[in-house]
Amino acid sequence: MQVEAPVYVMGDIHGHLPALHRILQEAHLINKDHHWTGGEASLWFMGDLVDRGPDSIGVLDFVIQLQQEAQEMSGHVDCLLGNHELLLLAAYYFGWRSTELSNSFITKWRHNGGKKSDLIGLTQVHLTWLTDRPAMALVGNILLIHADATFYTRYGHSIAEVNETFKKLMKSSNTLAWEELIEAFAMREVFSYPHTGKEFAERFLSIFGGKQIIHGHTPIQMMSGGPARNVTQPFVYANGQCVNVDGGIYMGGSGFIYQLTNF
Ligand SMILES: [Mn+2]
Repeated sequence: MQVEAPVYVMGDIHGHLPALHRILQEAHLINKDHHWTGGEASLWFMGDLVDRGPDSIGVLDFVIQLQQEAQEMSGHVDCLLGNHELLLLAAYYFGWRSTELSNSFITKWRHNGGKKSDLIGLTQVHLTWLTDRPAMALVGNILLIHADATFYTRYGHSIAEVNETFKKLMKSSNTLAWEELIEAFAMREVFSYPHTGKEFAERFLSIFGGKQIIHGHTPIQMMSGGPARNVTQPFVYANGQCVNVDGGIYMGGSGFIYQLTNF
């Protein structure tokens, strides 16, 4: 039997750098100086690294650094695109411009917890890195997406196609297309709809591949009830077809890391 290097996923960080450090240290993926010690392990962030919390730029810099360090040890660090990455990029590129649909990108971003200091701190390195991130990925039999939503099918019917469409969009100045994508992320909890959720999950997996969906985007306590501080582990639902890993750090959750098994 071949022994695979471990694969970990992390939910939405939202600018909370000390919490991220703590969680990765406890998992022995970084040392006390915050350098990668995970060897050949893989670590996937589910998107929404930025906004709401105090230090989005710090989180971006740290994840970019970890990705480089992991690569040097044949490890792997990557991050899905969340709606907050798109909100931040749109605020940067289009600022006070608005579209036919609604108010300016700055306004929209600030309503979603955007912080002025983060916009000022964005560099070309961040912009390039963010634009290169995928919207979805398959790890073994596990399909990773940011949002618990089905709108991804509007952008393609394979992982490669969706990622390519997102990339093209992010390189374009079609503000209406940006707006539509950002608005699409307002969709959530689709796979936990009482009567149709399981079927949506099943169909989604049959289109994109994989046996199980892992996502962030919706803080777990919104689905399970109770305060965010009680959330310490992933939330499995839809007959085990879906796993929510958003520990709701920005709402007071301690956050956690999730190691994939049977992938
Ligand atoms: Mn999100």
